[in-house]
Amino acid sequence: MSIIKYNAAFDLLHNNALNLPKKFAFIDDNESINYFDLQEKVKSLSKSLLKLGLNQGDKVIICMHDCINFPISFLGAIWSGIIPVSINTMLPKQDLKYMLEDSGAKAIICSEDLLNNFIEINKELNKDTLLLVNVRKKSIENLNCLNINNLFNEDTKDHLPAITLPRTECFWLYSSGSTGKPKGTIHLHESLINSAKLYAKNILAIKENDIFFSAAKLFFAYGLGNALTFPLSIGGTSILTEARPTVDSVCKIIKKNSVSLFFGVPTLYAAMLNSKLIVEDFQSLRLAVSAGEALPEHLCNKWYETIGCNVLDGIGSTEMLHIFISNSVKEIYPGASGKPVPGYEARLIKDNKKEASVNEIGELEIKGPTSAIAYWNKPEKSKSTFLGQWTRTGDKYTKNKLGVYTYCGRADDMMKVSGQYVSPFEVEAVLQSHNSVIEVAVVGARDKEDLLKPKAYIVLKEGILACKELEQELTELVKATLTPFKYPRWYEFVISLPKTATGKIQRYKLRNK
Ligand code: 3UK
Repeated sequence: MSIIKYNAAFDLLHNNALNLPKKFAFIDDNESINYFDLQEKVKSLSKSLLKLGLNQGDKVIICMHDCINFPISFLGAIWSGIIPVSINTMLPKQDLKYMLEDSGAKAIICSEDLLNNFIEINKELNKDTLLLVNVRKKSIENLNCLNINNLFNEDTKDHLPAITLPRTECFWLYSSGSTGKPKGTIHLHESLINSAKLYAKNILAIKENDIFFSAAKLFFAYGLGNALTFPLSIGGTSILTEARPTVDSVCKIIKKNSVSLFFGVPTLYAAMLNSKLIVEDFQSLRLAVSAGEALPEHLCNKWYETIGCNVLDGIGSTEMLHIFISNSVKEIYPGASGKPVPGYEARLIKDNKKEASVNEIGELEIKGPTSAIAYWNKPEKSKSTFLGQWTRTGDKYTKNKLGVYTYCGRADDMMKVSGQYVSPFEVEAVLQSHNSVIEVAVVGARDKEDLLKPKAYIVLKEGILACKELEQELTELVKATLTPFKYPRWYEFVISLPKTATGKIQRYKLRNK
């Protein structure tokens, strides 16, 4: 049997550099880059990483705002068989520190404003992890790090991609759970290419002339597919921005760049539809995608009525890399996730391990060629999530007689807020640390758009009075300790929390209030 060499970075770059050398691959806030130059810079950085002492199989953390140097770093590592570990730029320092230790990364590539965090972490851990910084303005002389922009001058002519196979480990993403630390999710070379083939080509019918813009950043699995893998898989153009995805920034980008494919999360669609949109700004748009949490039916319908193009809701996960059940232009079921994307199989498993029948609730498991193979260094969690060919999603779903899947909530305690995981326990732990608080329970409650947001039920110490100032203080505490969007949107001060005879908080009673 012959071994077929297969490198995802080569696969995404080579043909485009050859056939569309002058075409723009990426446009960011400051510059643009064509496919020829993109491949040159990827190869140059790839060679530099090897020269700096990194080897095939080593990990490199990428903690960077969306800009052209992100894909260059991500693909540059993969070209050399180095494993990029993209991490959330908004994480508090203790999480960054955990990820650095857990991954054992040999180097960190980061944005300039995130550098200080990593310098401090290096000191605290007594490490000298190599720091490569995307220097823009400030001078970093005297600091113990290199400017990544000085690593693009290598002779790249003979720099071939590392010899890797379709199922060689390729990159990691971190996924969070209700308890415990974030889990390094290990993905293979073929998963990148398969997600583009199965979902983007078949469901979105992506074409070379598409202009992609993702409100979800590149460090999310969702953003990585939308703004990197998918556009490169067909020689399209991707718009990157460091700006926070607000209604204003997103609308401006769509208009300015004639975006044809837009990827957002339900909270953003709700905010857009609640503001005065100028419909003409969206003329170039042919399709919108929503994921991260369920898109309520009214938002799906209102988007179509207002903008005149469809928004396709689909469910994806970090473990499955991208979307595996989706609506499609030919079959839209507002309020539902749709049907399995061809190439994926889905099943719903009941508590008794049997498959659910029509309209019965079961826990969703997925089989398909984009699944991660394991969590790094978490054998128990890996065993309970990756069941041979099937991957557990932790979601409850029903399937109707047409084969359409409808989301019924998480099977664990996690919440999806603005498309991102929030563990009620981590928010509770922060609130609990406030000296006015005796007990607290955090659950998901619905806002006026029918989207889930954290709500805190709090028992105060005797003599402490509930007031707006206290709520503000608690909010500030959560924002300062965790990723800011996790703060409770509502507080309810109660005498006691509902509990079982054994003292466990009965969250379901609070959820249904
Ligand atoms: C939930 C949804 C209902 C669901 C993601 C698109 O969200 C992504 O990945 P995460 O690992 O979270 C996965 C979990 O989020 N979810 C996502 N989309 C939907 N629930 N309807 C939806 N449309 O609980 C799932 O298990 O953060 C989304 C592409 C790639 C992704 N990684």
